[in-house]
Amino acid sequence: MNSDRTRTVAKISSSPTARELLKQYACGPVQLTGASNALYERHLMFDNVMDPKAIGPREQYEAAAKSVRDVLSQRWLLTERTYERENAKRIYYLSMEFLIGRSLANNIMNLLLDPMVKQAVDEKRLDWLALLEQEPDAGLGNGGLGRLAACFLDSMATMQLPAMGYGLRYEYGIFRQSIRDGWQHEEADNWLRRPDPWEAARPQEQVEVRLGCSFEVRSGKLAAVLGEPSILLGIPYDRPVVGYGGRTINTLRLWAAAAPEAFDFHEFSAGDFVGALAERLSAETLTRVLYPDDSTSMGQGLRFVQEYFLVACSLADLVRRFRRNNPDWRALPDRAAIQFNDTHPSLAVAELMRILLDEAHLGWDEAWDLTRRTLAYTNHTLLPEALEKWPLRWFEVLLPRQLEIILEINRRLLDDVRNRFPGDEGRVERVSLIDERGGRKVRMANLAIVGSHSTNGVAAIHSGLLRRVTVKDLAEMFPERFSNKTNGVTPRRWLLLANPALAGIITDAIGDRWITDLAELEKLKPLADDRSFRDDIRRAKQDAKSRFAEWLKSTSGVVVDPASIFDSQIKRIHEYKRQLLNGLRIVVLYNRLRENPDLEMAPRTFVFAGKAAPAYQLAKIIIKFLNNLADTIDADPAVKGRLKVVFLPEYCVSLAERLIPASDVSNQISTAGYEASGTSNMKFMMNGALTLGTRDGATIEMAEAAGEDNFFLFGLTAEQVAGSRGWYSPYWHYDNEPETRAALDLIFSNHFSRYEPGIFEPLRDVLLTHGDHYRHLADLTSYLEADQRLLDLYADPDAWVRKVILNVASSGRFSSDRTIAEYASQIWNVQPCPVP
Ligand code: 26W
Repeated sequence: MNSDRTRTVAKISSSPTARELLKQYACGPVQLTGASNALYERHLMFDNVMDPKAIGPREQYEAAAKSVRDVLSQRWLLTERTYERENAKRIYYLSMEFLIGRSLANNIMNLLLDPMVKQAVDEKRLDWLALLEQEPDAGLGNGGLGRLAACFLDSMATMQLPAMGYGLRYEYGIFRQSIRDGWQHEEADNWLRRPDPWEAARPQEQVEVRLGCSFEVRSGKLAAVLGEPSILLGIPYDRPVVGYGGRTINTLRLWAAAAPEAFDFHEFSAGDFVGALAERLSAETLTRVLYPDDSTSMGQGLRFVQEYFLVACSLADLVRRFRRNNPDWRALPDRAAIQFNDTHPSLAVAELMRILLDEAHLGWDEAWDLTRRTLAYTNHTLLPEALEKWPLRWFEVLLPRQLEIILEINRRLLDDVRNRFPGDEGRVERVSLIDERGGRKVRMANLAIVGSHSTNGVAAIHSGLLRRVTVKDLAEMFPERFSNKTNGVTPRRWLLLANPALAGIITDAIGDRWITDLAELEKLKPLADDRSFRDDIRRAKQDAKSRFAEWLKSTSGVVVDPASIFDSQIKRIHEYKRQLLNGLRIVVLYNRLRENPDLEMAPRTFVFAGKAAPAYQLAKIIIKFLNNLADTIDADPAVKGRLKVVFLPEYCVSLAERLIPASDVSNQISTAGYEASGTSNMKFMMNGALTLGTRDGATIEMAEAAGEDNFFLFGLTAEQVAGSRGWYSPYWHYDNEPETRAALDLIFSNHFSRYEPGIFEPLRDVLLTHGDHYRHLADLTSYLEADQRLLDLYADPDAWVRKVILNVASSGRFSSDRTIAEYASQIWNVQPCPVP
C-alpha cells in the first residue's frame, strides 16, 4: 500500500458538533445564524417571490441547494485565498468531460451536514426524495473518462490538494436516451433550462481567445472564413468541489464561449441587426453541446475548436494566476502541474510554448524545458479509431502559429531520432508528430508524449500494452516518462452516499476511517467468518434490491423479483465491451430451460443499461437485440419467473448509484486487451457484487487483490486474443459447440424478431461472416462455465456472502484517493495545502 495516501488524506474519525461545523463554515465576515433553517426559508421566499401555496419540489430543491451553497461559500473563498497566500504548487486537471451527476446530497454528505438537514426536513415535513429528484444529472461526459475526472476532483479536495478542474460548460450534456419499439432514440439534454444553483458566473475573469479565422453560420453549419482573424471570449463558471469533511472546497471552472461585446457595434451601425446577432450566435455555438462519441474520434471541426478553446482559456487563466505571485517564468513547473485527461487537451503543448515564446519572450530551449516539466498526459484507450489525429489544414487555417511550433518540435524530434537510430527511416515515420499518409495529420498522442514529462496508462495491463505495442518507439526513446496509475473511484459517492445500509454496517464493524482511507476495509476480512456480520451483509443487499425493485416499478411499471439474482452490465454500448456476449449467454440459458423445463436454475434478472453513440449503427442494433430478448423472454410462459431481462433507458450517474448497490453479479466481459481499466467494476466490488469477468483492465488487479478463487474469471487472455489474429475462425465454434450453434440459429430464425424478420442479420455478419473480431464465440463456452460456478456458489448462501465480504474487504486499493496519492507524489510533486 502506498504510504503517501495515509499522509495526505484528512482524518475525520470523530464527527464534529453542529456548533463546530458552523464555526468551520462561517469563516468569513457573514454570520450563519439560525443555520440552515433560516437560510432555506429566505431563499424559498425571496428568490421566487411566489405564493407559498404554489411552491413545489423544484423551488424547494433550489432553496435547499442555495442554502448549502451559502454555508460553503466563505470556506470556498478561504480555500482559494489560502492557496494564493501559500503560493502553493497547484494541480490543473484539463478535461473535455466531467460526468458529475447530482450534487445536493453529495455536498451535504461531504459537508457533514446530514444530521442538520435531516432535522430540518423532519420539521418542515419535506418530501426529501422528491426534492432530490428535481436536480438534473450534470451529464457533461460520455462515460468512464468523464466520471473518472469527477472522482478525481472529489479525492483531490478530500486530500486537501490545491487542485482545479478545467472543462467546458456545455449547454447540452450527453443526450437523453429513450427506447421506442426497442430502438434507441436521442433527445437533447437541456440540463440548464432552469438556473443551476451550483454555478457562479465570473464574467470579470473572462479571457480572450485568438483564432486565425472567423466563423459564420451557413445553412445551420459553422463555416470558417479564411484570413480573417477573430476573437472569442471565454466566460468562467465556477462550481464548488467539496472535500469530505468540508475543510477544502476546490473549484471546477467550466468555460462558456461568447462573442466580444465590442464586436457587433460595427455591424449594428451598418444596419445589419440580424446579421450581428447571428454572428454572436455562432460564437456561443462552440460550447453548446458535448460530442456524444465514445471511443471514436469523428474528426469534426467544431470539436477541434472546442478542444483549442478549453486549452486557450485554461492556460490564459492559470498563467495569469501564476504571474500574480511569480515574477520569474522559470518557476512555472514548481507552481503548476497540468494533467491532460486523454489527448483532448494536448494542444496545450503548442499553446504553452506559444505563450512562453511570444508573451514571455523566452528562448526555445528554456520554453521547451518549462513546457515539458509542467505538462503530463494520461492515455485512456488503445483503440486505433479513438486516437486523435487532426488535419494539418485545420491548424493552418485556425492556429497557424501553433502549427509553426508543432513543426519545429517535430523537426527537432526527428533530428534526434536520426541521430540515435541512423538509417531507421521506419522509426522516423512512426515517431513523427505528422502522419504523412493520406492528407497530412497531427498525431495528438505523439504530441502529448513528446511535449510532456509523464505518460501514464490507467491499469497495469493497459500501461504495459501502451508501452510495448501502441507507442513502442516513443517508449523506447523516453522510457523514464512512462508509468501506470491504476484508476480508482471515490468511496464517498459510490459507497457512503449510494449504499447507506452497507456503509452503516461497515462503520459499525470497523469505525468510519474507511471513508477517507479505504484500505481500512481489510479489517473486514476476519468478519467473513462471523455469522451475525454475514447476516447483516445479506440483509443490506436484500434491502437494496427491494428498494431498487420498488423504484423501478413506481417509475416505469417494470416488475422485477428481488428474490432473483440481479446480474448487471451497465456501460456504454460497444462491440469490445461485448454486451452481445452477455446476450448470447442469456439465449443459451433460455434454450436450456426451454429444452429441460425441470432444470434447476435459480431465478435471475439480467439488467442492461447504456447508451450507443448516435452514429454507431451496430451498437444501436445491439440495444434493439437486448430489448427484443427482454420482450420475447417475458412473453414466453416456459421461462416465466425464472429468467427476466430488462434494458433500463437513460443510463446516468444517478441510475448507477441505485443499481450498483442492488446488484449481485457484475459483468466485466470486454475482449481482453481492449478495456483500458473500467471503473464500474470497482464500484460493484465495493458494493458487494461478485465479478464475472475477463482478464482485462483493472479487473485483473481486482482479482489479484481479492484472490482468484473469490473471482469468476474466464476467457482468452490479451496474449491469446492477439495471438489468434491470424487463424481464428468463429465457424469452428458454430460447427463444434451445439449450444453456441443453437443460440445463433435461434437468433437468425427470427425467434426474437418475429415481426421484423431479418433485422438481426448484421449480428450474423459481426459474429460469423466478418470473423468475430471481438472473439464473442471464442469466449462463450468459458463464460457459461464461469456462470455455472457462480450459480453453484449461490446455492450455498453462506459461501456466497463469505466471498462478498472478502471482495468488499479487498476493494480498498480501488479508491481514487490511492490513485491521486500516486499522481501527487510520482507525477505532480504536489503537497496538501490545508485550509485553516
Ligand atoms: C475523441 C473521441 C473519444 C472520446 C472519448 C475517444 C475516446 C474517449 C474516451 C477515451 C473513452 C473513455 O471513456 N475511456 C475509458 O476511460 C476510463 C477511465 O480511464 C477507463 O476506465 C475505460 O476503460 C476507458 O474505456
